[in-house]
Amino acid sequence: MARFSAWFALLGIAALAGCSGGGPDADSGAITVGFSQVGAESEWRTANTRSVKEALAEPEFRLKFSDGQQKQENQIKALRSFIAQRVDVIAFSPVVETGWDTVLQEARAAGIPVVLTDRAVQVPDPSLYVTLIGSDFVEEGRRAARWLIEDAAGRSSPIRVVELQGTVGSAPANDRMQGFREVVETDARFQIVRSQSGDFTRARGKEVMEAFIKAEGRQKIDVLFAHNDDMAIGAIQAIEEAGLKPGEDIRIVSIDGVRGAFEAMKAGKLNATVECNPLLGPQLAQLIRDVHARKEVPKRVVVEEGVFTRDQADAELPNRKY
Ligand code: GYE
Repeated sequence: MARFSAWFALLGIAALAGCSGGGPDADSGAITVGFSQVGAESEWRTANTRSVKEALAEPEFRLKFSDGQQKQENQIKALRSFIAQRVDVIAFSPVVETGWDTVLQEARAAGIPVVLTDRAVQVPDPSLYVTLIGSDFVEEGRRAARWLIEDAAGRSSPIRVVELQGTVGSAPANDRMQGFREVVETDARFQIVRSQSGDFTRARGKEVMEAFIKAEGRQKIDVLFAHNDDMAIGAIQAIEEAGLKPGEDIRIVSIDGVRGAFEAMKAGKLNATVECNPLLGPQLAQLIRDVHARKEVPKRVVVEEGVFTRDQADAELPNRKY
């Protein structure tokens, strides 16, 4: 609450200085939104972009969309350009957690409120953004580990796990690693033998899995935990090319719950996916409306999600919206 008021007090000062938002489109009454997206690295991201664009296509908004191609420098440039254009609200999904302090201070100095979507930032002063809407990635990591422990009921031998991490320094990679370890470390059978980033893409997921298989040589890999479905789908190819059966020889759990994961589960090649809902557009639009109207909003909005397994894939596939 204190933080919230501090932010609006500063906004007031900026407005008095004559540099509040509401630039070129102020007359039309539309809310000009500058949205900086991470990139187009995964099925999740494509669904997220579609959802945001659809929700902000309403006549009450004017959307300026920028694709950061998974590079922080591109996103910082986009944010600066939104500030220069004096948009009303900035919304963005930060590719990594750190390094945003300066540009967020610039947004504040210009009196432009910032809404984070999907991924979090680490800033010394959290009042530099108004709110964050997104999933609980730590919980997703825990869910993946809990599923593995259940799946391994009755096994006594050591279970050798390899992990494909998301983008280095990103909130979902940091948090999923943390949540996964928190739970898996309670069960002494599990050993994480290799862990490396596949940057959330299929191509990198395949390459890194190939490297894991090569490096492990004759040692059996029992489980793959991938921070997203796309990397798991890439890894499935690598596993098949190595003459092994994904889903059988190597049990696989990943995160997102995109259509490709349900298809892989239907084919028996993926064992489980932890849901991470990308359809944030409508809730984001509402937050933007409220923030623009200077209404009080919660600092954190968490999205509800579940876990799906191979035996549910057939029935669930027609209901999937992404
Ligand atoms: O899991 C992954 C995407 O930030 C939650 O980014 C998002 C993650 C998602 O590339 O597929």
